[in-house]
Amino acid sequence: MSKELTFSIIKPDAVAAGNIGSILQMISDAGLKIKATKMIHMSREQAEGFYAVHKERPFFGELVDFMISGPVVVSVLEGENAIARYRELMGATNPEQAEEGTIRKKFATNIQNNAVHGSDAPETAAVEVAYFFSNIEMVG
Ligand code: YYY
Ligand code: MG
Repeated sequence: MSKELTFSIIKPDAVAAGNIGSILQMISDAGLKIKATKMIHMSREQAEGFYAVHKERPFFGELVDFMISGPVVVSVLEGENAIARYRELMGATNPEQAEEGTIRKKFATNIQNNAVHGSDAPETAAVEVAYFFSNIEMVG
């Protein structure tokens, strides 16, 4: 069976609220392996590049401001069907619609301050992993 990689961000709201450990524990308990992880504070240019697919959306400016408002924890996760499994664990983008037991239900404040990011497809996962990590930073 083939393993898949996905890319995760614990966003500034969740880092500031002291939820890094709880979220990494939920990821681990869900059976996703943490291949690499680090804390960074993105520059405006880095955040704009990361969210370039959303640059025409009305919320883009506020989203970038939020993502550079404090440090984040970026990680590479590995597992069978990791992209879909992590999306399920995260819950809906708007925490009002997120299922019980999901990261966003537990830790998100609103549709912008929603605790975590996860890749949505193999192509975006590959681009996002490479945006923040080099091969030598990947363990196991
Ligand atoms: O993949 P996911 O994070 O669940 O949602 P996207 O539709 O890709 O949007 C990316 C990001 O943009 C979302 O996590 C918060 C923010 N956002 C927002 O601030 N306001 C919206 N109406 C929609 C999304
Ligand atoms: Mg998305």
